[in-house]
Amino acid sequence: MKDIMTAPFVEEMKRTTANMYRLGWDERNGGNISYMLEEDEVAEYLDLDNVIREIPTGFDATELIGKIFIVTGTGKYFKNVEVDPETNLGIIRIAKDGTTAELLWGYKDGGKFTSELPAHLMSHMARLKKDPKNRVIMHTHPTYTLAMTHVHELSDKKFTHTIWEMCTECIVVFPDGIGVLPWMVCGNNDIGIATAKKMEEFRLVVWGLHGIYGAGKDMDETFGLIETVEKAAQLYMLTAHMPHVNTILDPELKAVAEAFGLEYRKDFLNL
Ligand code: 2HA
Ligand code: ZN
Repeated sequence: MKDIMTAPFVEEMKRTTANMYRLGWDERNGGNISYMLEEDEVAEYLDLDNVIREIPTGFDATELIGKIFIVTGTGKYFKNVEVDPETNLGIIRIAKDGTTAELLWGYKDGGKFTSELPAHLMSHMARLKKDPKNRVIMHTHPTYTLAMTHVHELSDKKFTHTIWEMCTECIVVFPDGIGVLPWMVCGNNDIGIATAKKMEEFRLVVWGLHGIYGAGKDMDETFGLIETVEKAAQLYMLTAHMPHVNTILDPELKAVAEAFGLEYRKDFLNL
């Protein structure tokens, strides 16, 4: 059996959480990531018959029975994952009842998965229906995106439109747009259901006055979606109070999307 500390998926979790912490997006225990793994790749590092603990999830994830995820721990700090992955991360498998997580590795101090597991697993279910290659759900608190939710109307169309206007590449990176939820209590099934509903349409979901969710086939794609929104939100916050002398007009956004041959949310433009 190979040493799990050398597994590429543990390395990726370490690198990504450290990077996000350094960007200032994941203060204290802010943020969480879940990454669906292939059984074969995990079997190189762990005995899949050895369940360390069983942890109830509090909701039904029947569609994910047998699926394995590496997930950040509840109350754990992104800044600490790099130095102690075995305490701050865990590898879980959804048990046959669909409502229990079997711990295969990690949460060494007796901990458990992120409080946002409902939003994560429900989002995985929603995205897998749209794209069977989806593997990553990422939640974080990027500063400018969060700032923008304080001053900008929280509608899918208007929020997406403003972000698309900020830099030319936005419509290319997320032609499907951004779903936006109002402020809600976090860490429960209700926000999980609301997030997953948006994930049926969008790979990006903003939580008003809280943060953002991203979904993608790998860590780079998912992180890239979120950092592109954050860059645009930064430009918005740097310029919102100034006269806008130049903007990308809707016919120009359409032209970019068409130049790249993209299926985009035409209903989010005013043409
Ligand atoms: O896990 O970010 O939304 C900490 C959070 C909760
Ligand atoms: Zn959060």
